[in-house]
Formats: sequence, C-alpha cells, structure tokens
Amino acid sequence: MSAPSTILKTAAAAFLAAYTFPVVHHWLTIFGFLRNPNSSHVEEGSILKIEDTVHCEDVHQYSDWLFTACEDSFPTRFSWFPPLGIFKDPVLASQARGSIHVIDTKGFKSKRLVLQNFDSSFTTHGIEIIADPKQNGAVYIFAVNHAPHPEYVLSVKDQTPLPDGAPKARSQIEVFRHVLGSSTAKWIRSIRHPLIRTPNDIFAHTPTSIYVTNDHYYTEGHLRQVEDMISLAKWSNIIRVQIDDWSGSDPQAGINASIALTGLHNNNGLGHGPSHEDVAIGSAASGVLHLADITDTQQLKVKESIYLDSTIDNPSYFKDEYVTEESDASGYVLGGLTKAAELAKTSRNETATEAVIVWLVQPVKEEGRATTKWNKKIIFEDDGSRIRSSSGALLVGIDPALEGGKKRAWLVVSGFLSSSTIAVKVDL
Ligand SMILES: *[C@@H]1O[C@H](CO)[C@@H](O)[C@H](O)[C@H]1NC(C)=O
Ligand SMILES: CC(=O)N[C@H]1CO[C@H](CO)[C@@H](O)[C@@H]1O
Repeated sequence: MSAPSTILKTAAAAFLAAYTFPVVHHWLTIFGFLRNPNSSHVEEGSILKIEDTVHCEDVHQYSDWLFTACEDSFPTRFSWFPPLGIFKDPVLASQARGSIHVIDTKGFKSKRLVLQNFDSSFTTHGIEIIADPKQNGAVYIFAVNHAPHPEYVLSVKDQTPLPDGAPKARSQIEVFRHVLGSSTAKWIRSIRHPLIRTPNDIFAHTPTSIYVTNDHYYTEGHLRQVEDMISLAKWSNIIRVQIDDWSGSDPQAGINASIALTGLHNNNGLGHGPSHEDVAIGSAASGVLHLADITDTQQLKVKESIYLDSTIDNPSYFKDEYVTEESDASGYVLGGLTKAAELAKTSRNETATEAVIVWLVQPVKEEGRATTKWNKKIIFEDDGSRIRSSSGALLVGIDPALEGGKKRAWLVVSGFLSSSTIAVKVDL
C-alpha cells in the first residue's frame, strides 16, 4: 500500500469517526446506555401516590383541576396498547373501559367521571382540555381511543385470519363535555379519519380546530423498530382537524382533516406554550422538544428545537405565578425514560419497572442575544419504584409564603405503565 493512500485512508477514517461519534454518542445518551437509574431524595410527606390512577398516559391542568385518562386495568393494558405495538388480545380490548379522571390540585384526590352516552371500548392515551366559549366553567375533553378494529375482534373470535395489512386498531378521538366540579362528562362525538392512523396526543387551538400527532407511520414490524431507533426515519406527521358539526352519529362526518406538519421524527406529545399560537411538540425517541407556531393557514411551523439527553414525552408549560424580579421559574416540563432502550422488553412485563427523568427547560434571559438559550435541569428522577414510566408531567406552583420563601411546586407525573400517578414536592 502506498503511503499517500494510507494517509488518505487514515484521514477518511478519522473524518468518519469524528463525524459519526457525536451522532452515536447522542443516540447512546438518549436511549440511556450511558446512565443508570437514580432516585431523587424526597422528604417524608412530600410525595404521594394518587389513589385510583392506574396507567394514565397524559395529564393536563385546567383551573384547579387536573385531568387524566387512565386504563384502570392491568390485564387490558398489557394485552392491548397499539402505541407500544401490543395487539395481543383484541377481544379483551373490546371490553376495555378506560376512563377520564379529575384530580383536585389541593388534596390530589382522583375521581372518575361518569361518561354519559358512552359505553364503547376505551383504550386511553393522550388528552386535551379546552374551555367551552359558550358556557363559563364548561370544558371540552378530547381523548385518543385506541379501540380494536371490529374486524380484527371478529377474526380472532371466529379464528379466521385477518387479511394482510388490515389494521388491527381503529384508533379515533372521543369528544366529551364536562362542567367543572360535576361528576360527569357527556360524550359528544367520535372523530375518525383516514389521516389519523396512530394518534398519540391532541392540541386544541379552539374547540373546533385541533391538531393530532401520528407518532409512527408503521404500526408493527421491522420498519416500526427502525422508526423507534433511527432519528432519520421522519415518517410521522401532525394532522389538523376542523370540526364543523357536533352531532355524533357518524365519526367521519362533519369534519375536515389535512396534514399540518411533516418531517419530524416520532412526533408524539403536544402541549401549549406561553402564547395561544404556541405549540410544543415532543419528538419522543429523539429527545427533542420542538417549539412551533400556528400559521395563518393553520399549518404548524417549527421555530426552534431543544435537545434533551433522554427520550421525552408530553410537554407541558409551567407559568410561574409567583414571579419576582430575581426569579421566574416558568418553562417546559417533560418526563422521559432513563433507559428507553429497555422499554420494548419491560413494556411487556407486568412486574417490570421503567426508571424516569423529569426535566424543566427554562429560557435564560441574556441581553443582546438573538436566540434563546435554554437551561435544562433535572427536577426529579426515579428508579421506577415510585413511578413506573413517565409520559405526563406538570407543575402546580406553591405560594413561596407557605414554603419559607422557597420556590417550590408539586410535580405531577403520570405513566402509561404506572400503577399510580404521583405528586411530589420539588424545588424549582
Ligand atoms: C419481569 O420483570 C421482573 C422484575 O424486573 C423480572 O424479575 C422478570 O424476570 C421479568 N420477566 C421477564 C419474562 O422478563
Ligand atoms: C374545504 C373542505 O374540504 N370542506 C369540506 C369539509 O367537510 C364537509 C363535510 O364534512 C364538506 O362538505 C366540505 O366540502
């Protein structure tokens, strides 16, 4: 081998290593190969498991209430959860009756809402809450429902094979209306559309204009795994749905749907931001929080992307009510998995655990800087024993006067595989 060619090869190898190392290193970091579970120390009385909150994927705050949608049952979650590619028992899934819970932010007591007009199978996932502009104190609740496809249920009952490529789930969105403080939510209609294939979360801009993430393109198989692991697999999208009719007889009637954004990897959770046009989008398996705007044509336009060191899930925005000259704790709250690489295995095991990391991402104010700098801090970690998996995370501020002048908040974390949602007091 001639000398120049050796030099060339060495240079090429060095170039390749320098180029791929950061990419590989980042990937190893996100999926948790480079870290071990950790458990934040919490004073006694500063953490509580909220009773009757089994497998609640998402959690939102509205006024003095938290809303969450829960599976309520181990057998159904571990035999049917399309977002994790679990399609084991569609017959059992057709009997699933997940529910919407409200939790008061003072005592953290959970109450299941009685769902009026609704007795269908309900496999819960992301939710959204928005005020009904026509009645003070009333809200619309949007909830993803991963119902099994009736033909799949039949094929399993009759032991006839499902045709190749036929969908196993018929995921849709349920819309309910609830008057704050009451014990009921009245079902209004379902929303089903061919563009809504793998719905994960919902963002309501208005009660009649909502955005829905399709977290994957593939529902199963090898390409699904590629989508999970490779951030270049940007095949997911966000759909905008315009609701023109509230009468509920046909889930496909009275709506229009269109693609509002493509090109993000595994876009997953959606959350609000400081302004009405702000949409926070979590690219779960990439660990990226995208901040987007709603454009004049109701599309979404990403204006900034923030990179975290773990997978992340549904973003929420915490607005610090106790802002002072020196301290503003406002920012985005995100729960993620410490060792996401293990999820494919642990999520099929009823007694396993998933360790969690919760982030608070705050803008750093710096004079003369054109772009925002973000401070990303870990506000809570658990090895999976107090909270198993984290998908919803939000902060409920506490008056510093009650905490000896310290800025603290109740951090509420929900997990799609956790036997309960927790509330834990954290320093901000
Ligand atoms: C399920 O998880 C438990 C607890 O981590 C573990 O002991 C057990 O071996 C796991 N089962 C399987 C089949 O992996
Ligand atoms: C612009 C557009 O496609 N509008 C359609 C929305 O949906 C209704 C029925 O649900 C149609 O009649 C409109 O043409």
